[in-house]
Amino acid sequence: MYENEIAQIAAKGSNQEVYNGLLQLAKDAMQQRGRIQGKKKIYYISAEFLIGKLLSNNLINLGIYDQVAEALKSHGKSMAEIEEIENEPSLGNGGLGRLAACFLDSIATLGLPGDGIGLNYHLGLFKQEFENKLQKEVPNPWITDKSWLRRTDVSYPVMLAGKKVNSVMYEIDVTGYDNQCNTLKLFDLDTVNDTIVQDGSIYFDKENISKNLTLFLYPDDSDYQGQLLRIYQQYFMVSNAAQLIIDEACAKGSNLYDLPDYAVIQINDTHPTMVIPEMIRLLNGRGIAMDDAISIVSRMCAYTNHTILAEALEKWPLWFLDRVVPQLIPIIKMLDVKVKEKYQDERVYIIDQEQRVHMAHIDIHYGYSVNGVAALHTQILEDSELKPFKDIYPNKFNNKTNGITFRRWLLHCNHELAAFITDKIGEGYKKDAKELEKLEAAAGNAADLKKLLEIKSGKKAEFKKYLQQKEGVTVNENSIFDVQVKRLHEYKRQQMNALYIIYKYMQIKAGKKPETPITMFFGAKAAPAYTIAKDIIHLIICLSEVIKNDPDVSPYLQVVMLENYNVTYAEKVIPAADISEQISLASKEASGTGNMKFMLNGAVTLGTEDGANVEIHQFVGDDNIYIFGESSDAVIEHYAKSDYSSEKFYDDDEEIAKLVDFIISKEMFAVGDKKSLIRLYMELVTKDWFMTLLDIKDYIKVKEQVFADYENRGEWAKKMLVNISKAGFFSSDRTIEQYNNDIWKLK
Ligand code: 26Q
Repeated sequence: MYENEIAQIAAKGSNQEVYNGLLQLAKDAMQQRGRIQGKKKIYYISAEFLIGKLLSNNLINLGIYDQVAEALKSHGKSMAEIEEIENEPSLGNGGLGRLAACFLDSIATLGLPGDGIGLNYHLGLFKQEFENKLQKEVPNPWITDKSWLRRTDVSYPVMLAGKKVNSVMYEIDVTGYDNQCNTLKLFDLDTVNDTIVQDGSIYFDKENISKNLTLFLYPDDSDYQGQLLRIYQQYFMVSNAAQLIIDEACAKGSNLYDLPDYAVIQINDTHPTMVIPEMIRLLNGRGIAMDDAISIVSRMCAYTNHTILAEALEKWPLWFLDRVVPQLIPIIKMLDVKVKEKYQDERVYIIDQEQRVHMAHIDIHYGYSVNGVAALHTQILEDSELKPFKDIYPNKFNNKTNGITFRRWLLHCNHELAAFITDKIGEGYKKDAKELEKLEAAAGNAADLKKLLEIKSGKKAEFKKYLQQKEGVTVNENSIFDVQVKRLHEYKRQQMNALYIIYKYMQIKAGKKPETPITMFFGAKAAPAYTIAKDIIHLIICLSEVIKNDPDVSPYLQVVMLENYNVTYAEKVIPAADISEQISLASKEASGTGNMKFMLNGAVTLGTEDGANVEIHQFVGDDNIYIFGESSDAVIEHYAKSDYSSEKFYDDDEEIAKLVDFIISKEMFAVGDKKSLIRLYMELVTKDWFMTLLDIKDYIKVKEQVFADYENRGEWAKKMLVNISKAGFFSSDRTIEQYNNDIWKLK
């Protein structure tokens, strides 16, 4: 199909022209495929959709990628250089946003009618630049004249602080793999003014809502300041969503009382929670009695929790909401009264004594399903964080372990590995990921294992080249690639990895050289107001510099902090990784999804028993993963008893003290900012809320074992193979099938 069109496009002069041609071709092809139909539809409402670049993925799902790549090749061009033209829409912070994007791919691939609903942020998550070894945030516009966005004439009135605005709906087609299309619907305002962002600064007048409502995406910030605009965004998103859902259901014949037969809403964390009171308000406005409206909405809404960090659970002061959405206040108060009439336990109230609205509590009382995102996470929700709710609603709780789309995270980012797998077990795994299990038996001989190692070496060489072009950094492609890429947060413990680097540096200085050189890669953005996270970035860049400047050490150890880590970067670095660092403090990482991407690409996990690592461990077995650190039970107990003291670890253990002290050594002061390094040092010694020093020694010990085991390449290749073979469970197709069977019940 499309032979002539593709040939014509490939023959065009500039890369930009080729890109434009392919963009249009893919858009037309998706239109021709038609929409997935059905009476009942899943609306996945999310403040974030971290979709990444779309060209290659859409071509893969349309089944014309190879054809296009061939045609380009015959004109001396490559897909890689055409991909460079496309801006990455960074409409998400990290895991939660990327999960939403993987889910849209799987929903369409399974042929389920389902749309995403979100916001058309004009600026994605800030672009990260390093200046003086510090993170600088730069505005990150992504919308260009020609793009995947399609403006529609769908528009809704929304009342914000008593003033009416009219929305505009944009659409991006989502094509399933070898299937028809759904859409991602992104709401916006015509009045939003990009020029408010001046001189590269992202600070602007937060008061002028109509000019800046959808201007930017809020960083996943542990310090919520100036967040009134965030509430405006949330309400704007859900009011549009509610109006659209009602319209679509009515067009299909709903009388509103039967709305749950037409629509199910998945609430992606608490960010879209206001859809519940808003939907109730709208139904009530259409003449449905309040109790009926509540019952209808409660049978439509399901909530996913993505965090157990108490500070990240949204609680908005009532007066905040009253300023932004006065029309919802009577509804929220009524919902709270009903709870208080029924239950005496203050922990389940919606409005607490301090007049704060607990968003998750609205979801749990007035939705019919509550799910965590990995087995351990759901267990912790049920046993501790949400226990009072589990006691009231034992049947609402369920687990849906996260997954990733294999189209992007294998077929697209690792053609070589995908070709190897296809050669061994056929094409079946592309639609049924569980078939990957066949690989273990089919590819266990020495020649196959050698081939697997060669594929990895190839991806490392490719990444080396990319880095050289992009950042001017040269790495040793024959070194071990040890990779930690994810948002910067203390609980994810990049600082512990940094302490290991200090350990290794000292070892090498003392003459103990590693058999194979090691390259440690980090990629991470820190929320702009998260000081300690920025200090950790500074620490890593300083270590990189100290090591680079030390000829005793630099041949054996290199540290690279990737600038502006995003989806595009992930697609390059993950296939090149030997070791996947998943070292969060047990109980704190809800699931993680990077861990799954690494596994699928043949990297071996070094991690704690946290999030989905627990399930990865169960699948691959003790011999094919490296686990260390205190258990989640032990950690939870430390918090309950408040008996962890980092100071004690520091005082009692000279080896630990030596590592931590290096942060404020003269070597570090020579290259870094004294204030930042001292602040981080003090934090670690006197506070260390996420217990780095508790696990550091076990981490070092197990990491040394990983490097020792790497020396036996044959055995290592077997570990790689087992990881790939067992990755099938972590396909988002499986996750979505479970959502559909247990919660949505579409077909
Ligand atoms: C909230 C209020 C105001 C401003 C920002 C926010 C905000 C934004 C984003 C709060 C949280 C987030 C993102 C959370 C997130 O990405 N969580 C991750 O979700 C993944 C998918 O389930 C899990 O795999 C990760 O473990 C979890 O950390």
